Amino acid sequence: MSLALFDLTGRTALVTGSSRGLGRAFAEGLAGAGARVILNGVDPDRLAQAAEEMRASGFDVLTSAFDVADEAQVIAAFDALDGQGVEVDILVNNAGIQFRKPMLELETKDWQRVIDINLTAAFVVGREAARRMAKRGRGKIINIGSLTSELARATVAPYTVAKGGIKMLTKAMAAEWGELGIQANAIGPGYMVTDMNAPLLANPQFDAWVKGRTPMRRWGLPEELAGTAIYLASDASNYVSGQIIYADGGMISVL
Ligand code: GCO
Repeated sequence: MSLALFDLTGRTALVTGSSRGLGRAFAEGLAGAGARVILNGVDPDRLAQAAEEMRASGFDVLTSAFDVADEAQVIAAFDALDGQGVEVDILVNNAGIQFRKPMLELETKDWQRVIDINLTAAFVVGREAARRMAKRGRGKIINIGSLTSELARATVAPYTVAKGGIKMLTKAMAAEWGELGIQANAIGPGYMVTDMNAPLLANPQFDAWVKGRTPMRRWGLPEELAGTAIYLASDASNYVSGQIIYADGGMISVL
């Protein structure tokens, strides 16, 4: 009985920003638990490559190329899924960018671009998914936060503000959509080995800081987030909403 709670067979998951990085790891994890996954990104060729690789692993994969920061493209993508009879049961709002620059040097356009992609897009994609989940009386939304949902680090202000907003957007979704049968939660990854963090991994001082600041004394691997995603996407979390779960090697819990 208990393992069946984590079975995603018959469910469809849309994972934004999933042709690589954490999004790809989420997609593979959910597919491994039985879900059909819809990969999303802005580059159709990269999406097709990722889909081919996942299908070669025996996974049931669709693709939907759209820019999460372009509301018209988001609405058109959901309308297209409606037309194909594809119902999104699980949404992982993963797409995001990083932009590292001290605020005194930061241009407003660069601030706005990070907020648009990392926060506002999660609202827009979430709203489109929830409008359809509400009609079915059930749905799972998993927003991807960050250690910077709680703590600030110098030179990543727009990312920090966006990820802090993700934490509160998750609670707002829980507040409004609980009665519709939708659970909204978030995952807060720690310092993970990703392309986005390549400059940090290549910096010996930063690498030493992460390892010293993390109780597990290492960076996390994207696939180590899959279990938390499966839990929040499954019936195992049907009475959990508004929460953010940190998969960070213990970093957020210690001085
Ligand atoms: C940075 C990193 C972080 C991590 C992650 C930590 O520049 O500090 O990019 O933002 O990626 O968000 O949880």
